[in-house]
Amino acid sequence: MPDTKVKKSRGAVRRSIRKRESPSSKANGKSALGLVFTPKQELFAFREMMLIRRFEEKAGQLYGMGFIGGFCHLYIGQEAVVVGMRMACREDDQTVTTYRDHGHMLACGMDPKGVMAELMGRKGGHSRGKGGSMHMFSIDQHFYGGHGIVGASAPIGTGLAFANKYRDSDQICLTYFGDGAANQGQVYESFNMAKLWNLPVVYVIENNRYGMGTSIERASSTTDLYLRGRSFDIPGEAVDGMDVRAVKAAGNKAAKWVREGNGPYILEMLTYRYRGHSMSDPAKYRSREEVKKMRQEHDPIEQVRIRLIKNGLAQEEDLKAIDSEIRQIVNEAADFAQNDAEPDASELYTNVLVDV
Ligand SMILES: Cc1ncc(C[n+]2csc(CCOP(=O)(O)OP(=O)(O)O)c2C)c(N)n1
Ligand SMILES: [Mg+2]
Repeated sequence: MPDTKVKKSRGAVRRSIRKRESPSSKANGKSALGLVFTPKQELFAFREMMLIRRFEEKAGQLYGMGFIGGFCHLYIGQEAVVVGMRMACREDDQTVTTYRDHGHMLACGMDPKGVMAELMGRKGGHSRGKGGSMHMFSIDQHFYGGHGIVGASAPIGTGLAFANKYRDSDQICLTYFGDGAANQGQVYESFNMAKLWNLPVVYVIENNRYGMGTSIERASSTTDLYLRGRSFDIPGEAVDGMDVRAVKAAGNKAAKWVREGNGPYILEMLTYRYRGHSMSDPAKYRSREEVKKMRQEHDPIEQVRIRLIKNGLAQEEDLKAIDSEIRQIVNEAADFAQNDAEPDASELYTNVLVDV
């Protein structure tokens, strides 16, 4: 009768997922309670999230117009995760992530012009036009990619954390990956080493409910990803990843734990991507209503906008002025990229390791 057992447990998982429609319900509603941002923090979060949103919208447009080739994975809907984590950490802490990386680069302070130029394969791009959307780096901004291999950020981030400990630095490494990646073997090898040596790494699992066209309940035997470190003795918690205040609060706690030498920490960010997996995804695996509901009830930017207005911290006009300023930054980045030259043919021979 093993079959029946499997069916039973899958049914139970599906039921529990259905109950957890909203990100905050899995995070036990802890997120909004007692978490207050100062006016400065609210405005900062609004601005940073808007920059990512407008940048991604523009990237989507330019992709549609044929200016961006190859893959392009947009981060729209997930902005609160990276912005809240950056607010919780120090500027010199490292970040490493997946191919859905434009938001992480902007949050790390990388120049939007360089990011957009790289998307278009131009020489002013952060990888001189040779890396594209998924492969950008900035040592100055402590950003270590941008990786197209699912799960690859986990061992790389663990290695960066190892280097921090070896060099006696007190930097920590924020290592992002998705719910789909969380089922990969290399993630658990990394967890083991990170705990064995108590490395300064925060694993941020961006659970946006889908890995390409497969929902988490179809792909994962257990769906509480914050518990995945249990057998390695790594603590974890689920966080409402649509609420930037909840992300920052959880990030502060995790960063403190990790920086004080207690070893790794897992944060499962319950989030949602509004767009398809990549620009070529018709998204037939989910309903329009599901997306609409998340946008209307949980949008990370709208939550901040409403609080700013309701608490008298800003007027509609002030927020519109911020939006226009950001649109201008993004338009300038797009103009720069469109007018920038493609890399010279001689670049084919640089930054390549040839073993002869
Ligand atoms: C090792 C490997 N296997 C498969 C793929 C193809 N692939 C690209 S993205 C993806 C889904 C990953 O989903 P998730 O980790 O949830 O991240 P998300 O795209 O939702 O941000 C897959 C299977 C890949 N790039 N690398
Ligand atoms: Mg996912």
